Amino acid sequence: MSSSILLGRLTDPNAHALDMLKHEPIVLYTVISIGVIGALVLAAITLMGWWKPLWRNWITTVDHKRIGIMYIILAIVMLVRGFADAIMMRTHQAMAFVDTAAMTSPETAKLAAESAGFLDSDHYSQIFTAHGTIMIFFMATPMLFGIFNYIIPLQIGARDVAFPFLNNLGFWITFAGAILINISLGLGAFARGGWLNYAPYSDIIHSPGTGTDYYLWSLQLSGIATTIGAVNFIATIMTMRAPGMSMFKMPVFTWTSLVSNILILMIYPPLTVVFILLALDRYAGAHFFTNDGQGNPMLYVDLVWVFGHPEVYVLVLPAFGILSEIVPNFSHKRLFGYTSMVWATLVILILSFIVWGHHFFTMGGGTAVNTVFAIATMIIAIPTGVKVFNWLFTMYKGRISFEPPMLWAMGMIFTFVGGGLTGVLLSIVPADWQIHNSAFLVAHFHHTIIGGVVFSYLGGLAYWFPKVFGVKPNRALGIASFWCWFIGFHVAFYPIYYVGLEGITRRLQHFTDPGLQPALITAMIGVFIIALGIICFVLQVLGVIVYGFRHRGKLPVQDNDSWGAGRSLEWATSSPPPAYNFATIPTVHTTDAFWDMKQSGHVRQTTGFHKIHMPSNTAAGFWAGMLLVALGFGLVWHIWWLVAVTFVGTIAVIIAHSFLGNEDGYYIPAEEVQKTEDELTAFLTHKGATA
Ligand code: HEM
Ligand SMILES: [Cu+2]
Repeated sequence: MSSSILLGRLTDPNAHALDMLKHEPIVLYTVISIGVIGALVLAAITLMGWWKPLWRNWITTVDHKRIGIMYIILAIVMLVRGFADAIMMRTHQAMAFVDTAAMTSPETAKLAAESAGFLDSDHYSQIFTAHGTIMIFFMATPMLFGIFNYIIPLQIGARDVAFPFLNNLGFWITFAGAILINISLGLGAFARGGWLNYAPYSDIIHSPGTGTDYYLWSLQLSGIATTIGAVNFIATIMTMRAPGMSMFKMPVFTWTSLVSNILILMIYPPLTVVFILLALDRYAGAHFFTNDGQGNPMLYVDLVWVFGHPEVYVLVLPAFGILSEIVPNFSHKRLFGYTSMVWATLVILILSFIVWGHHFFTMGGGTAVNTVFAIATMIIAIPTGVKVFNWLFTMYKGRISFEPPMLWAMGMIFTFVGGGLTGVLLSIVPADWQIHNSAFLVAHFHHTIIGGVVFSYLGGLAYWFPKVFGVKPNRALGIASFWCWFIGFHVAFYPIYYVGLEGITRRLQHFTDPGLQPALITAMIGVFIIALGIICFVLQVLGVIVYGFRHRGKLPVQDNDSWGAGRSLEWATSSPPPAYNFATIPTVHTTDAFWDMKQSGHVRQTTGFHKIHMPSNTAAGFWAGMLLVALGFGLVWHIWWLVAVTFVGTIAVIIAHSFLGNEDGYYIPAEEVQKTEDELTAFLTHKGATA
């Protein structure tokens, strides 16, 4: 070991700091392009003099709406990042066929296998790990948190979240995690152990490089941020609802968000613990998960799935919530079975804790244990089915308008039911013994996570887009995006079920049976169709950015009820909403609070506003985030002085914020509230006059 005090193991040849850059042209070119594009963006910001507004309006903001947008931008960037990995894997797999059986010696077979396709096995392992990890922790979770942030306070008629500073801090810690894990692209390597990095493969003997350490510390950051966020959202929903909004008058999206955050609060601590234990194994020679020293790798698998299974419900329950908002809106009917929807959510909350064992039926738990987990898993299909039927009954005899959000919702129902069915199939223990860890499993969970989670989130973004910006995104692009995702998904993943049943295991870098190549080529074509869907979506977002520039960042106020059939409170305030959300906090009488206001001829207040109290901006979250990137970097590369300095620094920043920060907030004067509200009044008067 040749560690230096100043640079830790950066200088240690065994740590392979620059190997990927030197030997993988793909990595080299990616890093160069990121560098060039990054430099151009920074130069543009400097030339346009945007640093000040960026700092004041975004980086230091505590406004839940702006933080929500920042989460979603992070998620979109990470979606492109994770998708680039997916496209590489599927293109590689479509090419990677070698008949190793025909080779004369094991050495030539090994060489031939390594040269199959364009990714060697080491790089392939890094890519599937990067794809899975980034998609779950830095794409899906931040996108969810973006939607939570933007929508929850508006839906419950609140002016912000309960702890605005924690919200800002949480975002910057998530951002820090995303930066840290992506540094591994250029310096060191990504982990190779899959998205959950099972021990003992992830211990120091089998994974001596820096990849697992990057993984551990960036996921710790993501975990802390997610937990902080959950505390915040639970407090917000429990304490800040508009007067009259009892629990059973909350919109279903708020309900599912509450349950999702309760889940987070219960499952992220085990994840934090399991990563601390693995870090102790790796850094301090402990033996929690090693085979020698009386450790037990099964402990890792158990703990990690105590987190991992409920995590998919963390992601999918709010997706169900989003659907429960979209379907009534575009069917022009109230949601069928509100109460059963809520109870089904609560039943899933309980059940999701007692099914984690279905991830290791083959690891020797025995018949009794497996049976319990199998039955619990099958039972989850019941409350989920209740939800699906509720959406169908809502649509039944409704006047359906096929706007993009509704297309996503219908596409979700169709696709998610398919994925759910193959999940029930996997829960049958003898079947699972055959297809465990096969490509069939890969197809199953993408079926639920793309069909269930991604479709719903993209539908949610399409649905709330006009709320956020005042304008609807380009409709043709929206429809094209949906169809590309929908068709692309089915073309990309049905062949994967098939190759799985044919015996292909997951995480394979090359194949030997040429009969399977057509299936993998088809799958690759599907992925390219999905790519078109992503391009259409990004174009929609760019369209709005251009629109924003044209209005010099101050978007004109438009119709509050963008789709004309809004039912919950977010549609009661203008689009985009003012900083304070509601000039007068609405009083709630029924579940569909805004619908009720419209029906009962509620008259909007137009004069006599009061000053409104708001929380102040803070730079503490940003600085804490930046220090944490350095702290993680120090831990990965064993630069102990950096660890000490940044650890103390982070705590100092938080303490400084608590004692020196402006906790008193400020007031928006009544005149300014009046001016802002007049904009919506003017719009509505104009609309009324022309209608
Ligand atoms: C958009 C299209 C997507 C495609 C084409 C795709 C493709 C793939 C491929 C090829 C693998 C590796 C399979 C293997 O070799 O075992 C994989 C694994 C995985 N994907 Fe995706 N994926 C997509 C989207 C997503 C999304 C949206 C998520 C989650 C939100 C996700 C989560 C995962 C996870 C967790 C793994 C497992 C990684 C591991 O083996 O540890 N994927 N995906
Ligand atoms: Cu599970």
